[in-house]
Amino acid sequence: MQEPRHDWTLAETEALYVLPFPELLFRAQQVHRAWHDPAEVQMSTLLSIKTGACPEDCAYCPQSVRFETGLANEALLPLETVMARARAARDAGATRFCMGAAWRSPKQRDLDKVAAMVRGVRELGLETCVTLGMLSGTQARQLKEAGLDYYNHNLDTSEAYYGKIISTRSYQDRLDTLGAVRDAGLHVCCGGIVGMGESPRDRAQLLVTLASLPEHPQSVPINQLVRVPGTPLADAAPIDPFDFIRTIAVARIMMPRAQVRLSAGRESMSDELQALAFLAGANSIFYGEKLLTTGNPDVERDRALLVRLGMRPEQGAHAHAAAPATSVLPAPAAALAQPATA
Ligand code: SAM
Ligand code: DTB
Ligand code: SF4
Repeated sequence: MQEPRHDWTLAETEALYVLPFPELLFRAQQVHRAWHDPAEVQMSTLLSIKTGACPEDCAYCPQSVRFETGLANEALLPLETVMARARAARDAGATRFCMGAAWRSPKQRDLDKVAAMVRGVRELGLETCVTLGMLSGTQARQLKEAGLDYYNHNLDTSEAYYGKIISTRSYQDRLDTLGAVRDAGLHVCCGGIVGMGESPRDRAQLLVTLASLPEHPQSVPINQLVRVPGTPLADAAPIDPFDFIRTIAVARIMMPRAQVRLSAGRESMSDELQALAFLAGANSIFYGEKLLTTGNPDVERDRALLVRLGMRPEQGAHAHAAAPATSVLPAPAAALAQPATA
């Protein structure tokens, strides 16, 4: 098993991206099987704990105060509401709970409240993840002390294309936050969005940047743009689905140990396309009817998909006896044993 590399070049990465599709998927599967159980998928449920009115201008985002998207703004949710949602996510079979806030960066009094949420969610036996915008070293350490497992902060695209998407926060700001998170001993969740009009080279460059970080992110979300009316990217040309799968496969090959997450955009994907993403090495999904503000496949559809594919949810790192974790999902063998009703 080859150790993960940190010296991928752009030329090598672009060469992977244009391999004949079967060859690329074969290579991605070889890597995937060397490092992971190909039948397992990590299930993460998202909750927007503070919605809308964000001062940033990310061109894809329905939560920016600058775009008229019809979104209802919401203040930071109370702890009890968050706990109820986390319990429901756990009971539905999620093993990670990710809380997102539409902030440029958190204020101290808000961070104290989020730290309490992290403590509570962790006590339920769930892995914890938050995404709150830019973070200082002190803030990252406070979250680590509260028991946070992952911090999500995406680079979104290549440095060259980034300026077309966001002007209020620099690429270096994002890299600095990733450094603060890593130095605090938190796991890094960092990926990007495809389908924003970027070129294959931009996608390859984003992956090179991620794979060149001092440590590969432990989680790499690959989002397909959700085109939200009112945002500047509402009419962006859709990406060829095979290019989306190529991006996942190349991420898998370059960052073998990472969880590669088939993230936003699943609601508009066929079951067959999602199966291709799993074949390409994706081994994590967002699970639950909603992402942050937009839709996601309902849990019944996801459960059925996993059963049809003979796949199963990954057992969480903190799962304990009190957590039903995977038991609510029928085992594929049990499903197969049921008499046909046709
Ligand atoms: N405000 C924080 C920040 O941006 O750092 C955290 C929340 S933000 C909504 C988290 C991530 O969601 C973004 O970095 C982006 O990658 C993703 N995202 C937001 N809107 C999206 C969309 N319309 N389609 C796909 N991904 C999206
Ligand atoms: C990530 O990379 N994707 C998630 C999560 N990290 C926070 C967010 C997707 C948001 C899609 C648009 C919305 O629902 O508002
Ligand atoms: Fe704000 Fe995050 Fe949306 Fe950017 S992606 S506008 S920072 S909520």
